[in-house]
Amino acid sequence: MFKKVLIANRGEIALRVIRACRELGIATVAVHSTADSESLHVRFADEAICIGPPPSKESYLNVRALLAAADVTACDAVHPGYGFLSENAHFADMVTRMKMKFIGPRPEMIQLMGNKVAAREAMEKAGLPLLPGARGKLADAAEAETVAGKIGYPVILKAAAGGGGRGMKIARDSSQVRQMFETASSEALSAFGDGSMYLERYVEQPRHIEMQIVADERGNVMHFGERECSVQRRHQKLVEESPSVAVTPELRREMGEVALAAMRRIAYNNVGTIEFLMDEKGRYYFMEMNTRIQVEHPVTEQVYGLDLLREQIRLAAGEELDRTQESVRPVGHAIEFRINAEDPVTFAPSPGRITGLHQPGGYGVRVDTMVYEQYKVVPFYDSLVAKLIITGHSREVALRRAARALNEYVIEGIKTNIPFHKRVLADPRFAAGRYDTRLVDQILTGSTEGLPPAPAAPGR
Ligand code: MV4
Repeated sequence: MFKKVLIANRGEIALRVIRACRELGIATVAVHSTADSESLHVRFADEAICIGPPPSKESYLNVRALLAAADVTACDAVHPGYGFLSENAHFADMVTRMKMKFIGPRPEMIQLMGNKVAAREAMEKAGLPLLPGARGKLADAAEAETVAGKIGYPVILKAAAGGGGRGMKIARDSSQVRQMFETASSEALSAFGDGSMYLERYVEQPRHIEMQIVADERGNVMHFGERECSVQRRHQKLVEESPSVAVTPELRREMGEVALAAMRRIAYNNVGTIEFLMDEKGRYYFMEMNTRIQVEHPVTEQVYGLDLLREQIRLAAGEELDRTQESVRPVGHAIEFRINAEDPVTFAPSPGRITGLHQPGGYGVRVDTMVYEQYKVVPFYDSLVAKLIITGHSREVALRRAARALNEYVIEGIKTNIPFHKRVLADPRFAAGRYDTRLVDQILTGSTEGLPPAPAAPGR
């Protein structure tokens, strides 16, 4: 097992990694920008090193500073958390070259999945279902129009170097597709330094369903079911749950089997998430693969009774999976609410000092957070301040418990999206589990689409 791990991150995930290391008997080194000196990850780690000024580029994305910090503290491994350098193949490679272990998959896996065209091709070869679309990247606007004409409209154009919703354009008919290709491609070129595009059929009302993969370095692979992440706004997830109402045990077994076959085929290692898009008929299609631990990992932990961070670190240290696929199944239901420091109506960031704090507790309530009373939410990083994770024996119980816990939550001095979460819980589509990626917009616009019909008015 590792002796000392450098945590190349901040906030709640840095704390989550420190806690897992502590339980494994591993020493920890925190890094922080000058804006984060008062952060809990700095206090909870065994050692802490300041790596630069507030902007991420000069601190949490500063590869040289991070490698130097790991080197001078004699770390034997680096945990990247999520975001920042977690899916940067160059960083993973540099860590490895410095004779430390990168706690994540091999750099080649990060590279492969970072290129959405290459990932799509590899996953198709490995047997995952794809939406109809172009093989490989599109040569030019003319090819985009030809392919779109073959598969039919609407189609979506996506940047090979994009992902997570960045660099996408929807074309509804042939008059749009050439112009959109040119615009999207030049936008991708300036945003990512790569203008490569691909195209596939557009699904109008998809659910976002992702499968948790765990693989050791001996070729053993398991899955820990799915998370439903369809409650999103502008590609920012707000609520996630496991299991998904849209996935039956039979479908879970089937999706799990095809996912595991694909992971074996590419010799994947460590933890990962395969994102699927599911259409209204329950058909599922590979979208992207994430090669990091994800923000929403706790809902999987709660229903499968497994510490994913502990497992991730163990596997990176060369230990083997110690259970079998047949021995695991989801028990009960878990829902995560991302608590952001932002205006609940405009979603604008709301940094500032937390002047009063009461966090919910009790049976089935978990809060992963770095905040405390008098903590100052700084404006330089993303606005996530806490994750409220609710577990219940059924979805109904979890929903009631979530409403109870959200009502207990008090955060004063900054605005948070807790009021928005209460609106999600009150939405009949969400309550019934009959929702898709349009839900947040439907709530915000007051749309009644997808609502069960109102009971007939009583006779006069
Ligand atoms: C799509 C799609 C519909 N059809 N692809 C958004 C994030 C990125 N991973 C891919 N995304 C989408 N790809 C096809 N062929 C709709 C989306 C999409 C979406 C996906 C998941 C969750 C929320 C979303 C919100 C808008 C669009």
